[in-house]
Amino acid sequence: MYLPTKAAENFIGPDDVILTVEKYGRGVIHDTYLVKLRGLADSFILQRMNTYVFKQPERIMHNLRVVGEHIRNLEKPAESNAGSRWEMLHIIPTGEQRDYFIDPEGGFWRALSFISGAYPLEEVAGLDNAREIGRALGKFHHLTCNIDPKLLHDTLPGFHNIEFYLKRYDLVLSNYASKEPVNADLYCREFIAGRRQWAPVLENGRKHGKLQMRVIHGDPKINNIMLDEQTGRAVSIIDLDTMKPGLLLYDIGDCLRSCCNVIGEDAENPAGDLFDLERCSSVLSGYMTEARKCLTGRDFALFYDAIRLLPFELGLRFYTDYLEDNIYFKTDYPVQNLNRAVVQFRLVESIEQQEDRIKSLIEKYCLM
Ligand code: GN1
Ligand code: MG
Repeated sequence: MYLPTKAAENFIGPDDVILTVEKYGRGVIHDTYLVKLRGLADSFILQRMNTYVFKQPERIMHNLRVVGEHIRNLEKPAESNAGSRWEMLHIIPTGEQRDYFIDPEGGFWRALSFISGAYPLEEVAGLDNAREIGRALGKFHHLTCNIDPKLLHDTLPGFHNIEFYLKRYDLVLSNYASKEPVNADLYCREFIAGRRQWAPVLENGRKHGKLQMRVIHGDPKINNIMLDEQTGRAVSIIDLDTMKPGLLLYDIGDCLRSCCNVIGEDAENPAGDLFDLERCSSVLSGYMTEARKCLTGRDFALFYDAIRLLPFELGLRFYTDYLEDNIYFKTDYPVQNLNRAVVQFRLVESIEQQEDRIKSLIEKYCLM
């Protein structure tokens, strides 16, 4: 395998000296290293990208470039808000000003800026965290909302498209004969059957021109939010590999299903109210301070549906993957994806039970 220390040399200037190149973080997709340089030069993140998962990594780099340039052009120092730190991940180019480097063995390497003095949020410790999560997503939407989404590649076709996931589920289920269904199976199948007519609600909104395609993050879950070590405020939203054209409501629903689930994705015996309304309110208040202007009345009309849909979608994806013997989501034990599906469906139930209160909250923010 090509050595990361050699790959790192492609991304430094003529006067830079590399001090160390060390494995970094807990990511399971790419091979990630932190490269430290001597002197005042900034450290940076070096990654050998996983080209099995992302077949066309150059498309991801294109999207990063387009969004990065757009945001750089927005940033006018005089207007920048001192005291509220915000950093967008950006590409560090090679010496030849290319966005990536391909080694002689075909390894695809890229370098990204390193966000220092900050840490990824692992769990929601209080409502301040929830507000910062919302603020980070709002900031991202605010900064990207005027980019023509057609300028971006669709790096993962079908991602967040419920019709695509339902088709896949039907196909997998029709080929599935090996195991005797257990109770949890029957629960999942009934759950899906009872909501599949409603589920294309956002896709229909998009097809009928009610919802506009925008640039989305694609994966705005808790641990993709970075908080400042000193202030606890959100400073960045990372993991931009799923950034692509989509609906803002996908991101909002996904962020809330990650943040407001009080027992986490991997709990084994989900019981009680899983969806926390106070967290939801805090996420939305943070989000709206940054991105209220990106939303239209039509988004608000489908807002509750998005909150209900995204956990349904993820449950459907987990359950389908369980039926397919766990080829997509990594597992530690055989029925983990079945358990994960049940957690998401219980979360949907909790949302449905609190429908009126969630809708009142949405109304409040709609009038802001
Ligand atoms: C996957 O790979 P990771 O952990 O960043 C998935 C998300 C799910 C999430 C659930 C590209 O994210 O859509 O919400 O798992 N990402 C992709 O844990 O499928
Ligand atoms: Mg991700």
